Amino acid sequence: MPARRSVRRPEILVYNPDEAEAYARTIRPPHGRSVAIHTAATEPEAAAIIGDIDIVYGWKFPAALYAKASRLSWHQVMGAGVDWALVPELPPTVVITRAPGVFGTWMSEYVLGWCLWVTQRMETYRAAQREQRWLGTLLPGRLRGATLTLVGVGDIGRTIARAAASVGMKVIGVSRSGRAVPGVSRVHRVADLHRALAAADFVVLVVPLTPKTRGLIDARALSAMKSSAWLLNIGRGALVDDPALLDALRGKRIAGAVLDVFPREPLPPEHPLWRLDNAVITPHISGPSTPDELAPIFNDNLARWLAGRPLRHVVERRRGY
Ligand code: OXD
Repeated sequence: MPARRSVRRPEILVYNPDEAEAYARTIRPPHGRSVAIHTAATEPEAAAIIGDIDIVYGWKFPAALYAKASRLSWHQVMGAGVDWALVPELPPTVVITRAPGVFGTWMSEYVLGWCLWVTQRMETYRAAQREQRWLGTLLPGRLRGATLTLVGVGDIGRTIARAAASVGMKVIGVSRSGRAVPGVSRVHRVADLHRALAAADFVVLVVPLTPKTRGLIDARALSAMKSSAWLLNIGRGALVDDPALLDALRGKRIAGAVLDVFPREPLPPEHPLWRLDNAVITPHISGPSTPDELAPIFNDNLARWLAGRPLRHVVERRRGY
């Protein structure tokens, strides 16, 4: 009897500290194809198996493990940003893919919610309520007619632009190319960043973290903003020069900042930002990843990978996104 040739099944590692099992349950290889699915929540768990793995589907995969990942050919990133995956340890043969189209709607609600928190003076009315005080002399502000400057007009920025325009805000953008974007009244090049900041009532940072954008919002950029303007950072903490932001907030040189991301997360308890009245701190929740929303992107690329076809949403390493 001829010996049966055993065909090795592709091995997938789902790496996520909290929800690896939930992501694993959404994996659907195409009909007739079989894959082996492993899960890991910690570096030691992943280290035990990474040598056999062809595909990582992961969030903040430990860079130190790439050295042992000799079979790895594709890493699908969970999450909006890919900066943590583009480390020097990443072998040049590994393709990284992003998950566009998922986070913009979450982040639009976050941005509009906090812009409304400002203009509707929610905190002030609630404080008056606690004192049984009828604050009828104070009117809310309006988002209609206010200017929102989006630093970054990729797929998330564009979704935010549509949401902001739907409530009558004027949207200005800043991008590398300065190319026109639908729904954005004017897109400035990065060289004109300060002009775009000066026009804003709200500045939203939604640009990827790359060597070119690190520290983009420095003391000069902050001083270009109106003293009545708010900064919302939903990109990466390191886009902003931390000491310069603290100075600007303490000196009331800007009205305030809504910050969802920080150079170090969790924000350490001793960090002075916690205690500033004009800083709102949220714990990196503006654009959550959920297994069900990422599944169509992963499964579509899995079918492509198994068929030897080009993957979608491939990150350009040189650009950093
Ligand atoms: C991220 C995310 O990439 O929260 O930071 O998705």
